[in-house]
Amino acid sequence: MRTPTSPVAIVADPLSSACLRVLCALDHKGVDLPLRPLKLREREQHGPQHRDLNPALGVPVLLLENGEAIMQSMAILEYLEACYPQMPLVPADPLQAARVRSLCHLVACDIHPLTNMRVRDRVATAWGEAAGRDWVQHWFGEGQAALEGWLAHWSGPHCIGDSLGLADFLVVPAVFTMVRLNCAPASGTRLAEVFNAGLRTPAFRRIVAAGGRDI
Ligand SMILES: N[C@@H](CCC(=O)N[C@@H](CS)C(=O)NCC(=O)O)C(=O)O
Repeated sequence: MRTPTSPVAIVADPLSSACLRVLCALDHKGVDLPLRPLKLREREQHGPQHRDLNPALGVPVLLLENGEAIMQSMAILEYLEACYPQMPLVPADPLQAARVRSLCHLVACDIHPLTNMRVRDRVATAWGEAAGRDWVQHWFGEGQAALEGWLAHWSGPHCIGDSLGLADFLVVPAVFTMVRLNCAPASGTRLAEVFNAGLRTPAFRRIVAAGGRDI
């Protein structure tokens, strides 16, 4: 297999859940990649420089040595796994790997797109602040029920078993956002267990530093 082109930096807002997926996975792997901060709340994703880099106007974006950029956190995570195989994120066993990826896609494809900042802002602008809050509460509630139902299949403390894996790098940042938006899962749930267990590992030190506390 060809040696992957080295990553040189990551463009990210360290408070965003899609960015935290990647930043925390890098910490887990012990990789210190320079961060190019982008402030979503200040709308820097709409600036001409970022528009040129990522016409989809999102973060994270991984910058490579050859000048190329990679968007989409799941693609970035897979690329990082190829570059830095230590502390693997996905188990070798195909069934375990499918379980891990199915949880990842539940967060990345089903929950996050409905609750992303641009969607929340659009609902609030078009139908009012109360509708915006209702929208977020509704879709986070649905997402929590789905996650809770699936997590019940596996014992903890992490998503699947007693070691961190790719699913935790999706689920823990998602719960951090839920907490920040006043939609925390109930304490005592598997979702709370996974979040609390994640916070006790060095991988999620950024979330603790940003105010993440046990549910
Ligand atoms: N599916 C993309 C989502 C990227 C994305 O939308 N990220 C959010 C931050 S969590 C963002 O940049 N939002 C900007 C906005 O909504 O305007 C990924 O996984 O990278």
